[in-house]
Amino acid sequence: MKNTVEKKLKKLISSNGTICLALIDSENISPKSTTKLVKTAEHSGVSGILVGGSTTIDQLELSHVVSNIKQNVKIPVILFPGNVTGISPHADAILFSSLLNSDNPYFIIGAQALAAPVVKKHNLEAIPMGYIIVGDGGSSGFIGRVRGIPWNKPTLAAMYALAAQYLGMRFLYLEAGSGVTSHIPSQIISKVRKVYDGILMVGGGIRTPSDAKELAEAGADIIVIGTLLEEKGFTETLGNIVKSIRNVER
Ligand code: 1GP
Repeated sequence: MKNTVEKKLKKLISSNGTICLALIDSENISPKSTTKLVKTAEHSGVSGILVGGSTTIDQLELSHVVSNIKQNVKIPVILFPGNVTGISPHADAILFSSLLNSDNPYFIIGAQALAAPVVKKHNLEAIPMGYIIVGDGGSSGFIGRVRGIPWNKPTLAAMYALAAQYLGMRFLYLEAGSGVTSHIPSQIISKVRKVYDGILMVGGGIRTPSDAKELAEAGADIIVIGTLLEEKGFTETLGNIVKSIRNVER
């Protein structure tokens, strides 16, 4: 099986420290603005583009967006699906994830079983990832029927992270939810970092260079930025986020 994108991300992390990925929600953006946005994001120094969304249902639209992004950037384009409808043959890889703290087995293994043959058919690089939601998780928490990790219980997050490690998940994503007002507390990230030695992704509510730096110092390998990209004049902040996390002491 291919693991080109995974290798590339790991290499970047081992030479630069924490990296940043930009998240595009195909439902919230026109093809024209996607082109401009992804070029700007690449220019600002992000290491890859994630395409996903917890309510993405229009697979044709998603595929169109992915294909458009592929034509406009050199960095990897990686699917971050919330359901079986989040797959496109045009991407470089897919975060093949299991929503570990869902109460509904569909989001833990059901959707994955339905999607696996399609991933194989399109020869997409599958990156095994545990997905854990902290707090209510916004739309992801609601759609995914999640029992969120309480914000003040880092030990519970660490238990799930260790289980992900033992299940062989090479990536782990700690999610606060898109557009939430506060990012995951750094105490949770550092507690998880102590037990999980794969690639640790953190996203949801990260809007400033100082937020991103705090999470990188706590042990995040990848910072995901989504909602900020929908705001006017995000370029300078995004560039500063990328700089603030590079080579921080972890
Ligand atoms: C959502 O974690 C990502 O899945 C990004 O969150 O949109 O809040 O940046 P934001």
